[in-house]
Amino acid sequence: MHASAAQADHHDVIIIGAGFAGLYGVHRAARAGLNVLGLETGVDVGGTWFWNRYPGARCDVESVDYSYSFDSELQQSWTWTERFAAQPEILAYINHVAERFDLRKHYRFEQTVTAAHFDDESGIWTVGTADGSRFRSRFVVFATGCLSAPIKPNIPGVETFAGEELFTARWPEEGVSFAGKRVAVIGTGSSGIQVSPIIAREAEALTVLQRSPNFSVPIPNRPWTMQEQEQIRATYPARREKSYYAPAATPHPSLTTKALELSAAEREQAMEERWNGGGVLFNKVFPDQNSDLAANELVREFAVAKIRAKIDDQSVADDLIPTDHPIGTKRICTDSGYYEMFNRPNVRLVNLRREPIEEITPTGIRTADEFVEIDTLVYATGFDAMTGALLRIDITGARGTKLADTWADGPVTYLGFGIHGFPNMFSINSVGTPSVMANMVLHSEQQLDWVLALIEHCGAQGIRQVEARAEAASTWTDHLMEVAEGTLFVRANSWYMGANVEGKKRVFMPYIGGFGNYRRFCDTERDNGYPSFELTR
Ligand code: N01
Repeated sequence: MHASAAQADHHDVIIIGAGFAGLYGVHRAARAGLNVLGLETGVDVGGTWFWNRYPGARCDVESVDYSYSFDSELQQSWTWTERFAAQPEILAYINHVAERFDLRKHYRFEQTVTAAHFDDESGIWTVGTADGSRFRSRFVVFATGCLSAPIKPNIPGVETFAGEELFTARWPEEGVSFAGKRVAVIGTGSSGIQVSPIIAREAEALTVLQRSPNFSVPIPNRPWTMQEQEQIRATYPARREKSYYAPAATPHPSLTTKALELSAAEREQAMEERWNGGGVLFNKVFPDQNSDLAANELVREFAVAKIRAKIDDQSVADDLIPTDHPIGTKRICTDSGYYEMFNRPNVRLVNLRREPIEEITPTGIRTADEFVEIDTLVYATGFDAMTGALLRIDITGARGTKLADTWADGPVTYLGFGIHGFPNMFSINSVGTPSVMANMVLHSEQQLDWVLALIEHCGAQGIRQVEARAEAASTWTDHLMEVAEGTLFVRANSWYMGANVEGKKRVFMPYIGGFGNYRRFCDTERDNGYPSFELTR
């Protein structure tokens, strides 16, 4: 390589991803005076909210919380129109942030990272992308997302379908018309549950193919009033202070009294209030609902009654109500008219547990009992969560260590950031962090602040290499599992457990001990001078 090209190609830090995390990381690194390069697969910024632009996509965390807190002028100047923002508004916000802080200039878009290799001698990472480009840096940060590696199911005949094929996680920017179409949706997680009611309004016929039912709570969305907007602006700093060390990085705590310590009337009232607050709040009515089966059962019964009341045909309700997991141990979905949709004459539920899909043909889907002829097939079939985005990249660390081998028996990280054998590499919102159980925007800020502080520390102290210690990573991973085993979460075949991916090791991947507690661990590690990392001068 040409000397000047090699020079131009070298950076202090490469950050992969232009979602909430990557963008903030690039901003934070540039602000610290580092030569930072951002790499992103998409043609523009947005991450999750760039790709998942299916109709009905909406966040289940309140807009005023699901937004950056790092800049008070940004916080004060942006107006969220709705209580729960829809995808276009969130993407508009991310674009606004990119423009306001001039972040695009640090990025190369349409660069899918396929490999990252560490050179033991120089201590430098070389990051390769699908078009053959190579970029070098001392530090590499993977802000590649927890739910960003979509799965296309391996159904016989899946490649033969001749009609229109859509993925909620790769929805076309120009939108789709369903008018006069016979549509099938495979998948009834958060994405399938959000998109289906919108399709149902327009399509001639909609068939929802459900393998596992999920619990869903209606989203109590509405526009913010002017008065509320003013009030939020006036109290924003306090709202954030409440969130920074809160269990889910939002200002809404769980109630403090255990379910069975309340009277039946008090319980009912608490559940009613939280049901009316949406799925995220309903998942934390009582402090023990995710750890005590009896408490969980009370919450489950309440939800079942609510769901049954929405559905005309109780045999359809029987199919729509989960019986295979305690409520909340799979992510509770958030919908706008999902259950009511099954009362429409043009919508039908197919229970794949009774009649599994046998094949996809050019014109439709054959199950054990019938052939469903369709024009459009929508896959809402989920993601290889948390580890998928990293493991789809050929990551080779020190001493030729492959990440795929290191994690063959399950992912091991120290606080999510550090992986033994992978110096100067950080994973963000990774396995071992609360991430998917918390408000991702504040979580991302915490993650990047922590990593950039460590990178700055290395610069200031002349440290050339930083690597998580093996014993610290294994202790953290044991702690992670121990906390999870004290809850009901380990009883569900969820994507949290890696159960939706064939052959994936079953371990509970997020840290379930709460964002505040996690943050305290991170603070302590930083304040003590990073004792769980080997720092080489
Ligand atoms: O994915 P999922 P998602 N044949 O994995 C089914 C976040 N999110 O994209 O459970 C038939 O939940 C699969 O069935 P089963 C949120 O954290 C948030 O919906 O494996 N079906 C399941 O029903 C969420 O939890 C928001 O039996 C097949 C579905 O596909 C996470 O993203 C909105 C199949 C996948 O559901 C993931 O949600 C959207 C097959 N071969 C997403 N393979 C909000 O903020 C898979 N399925 C509101």
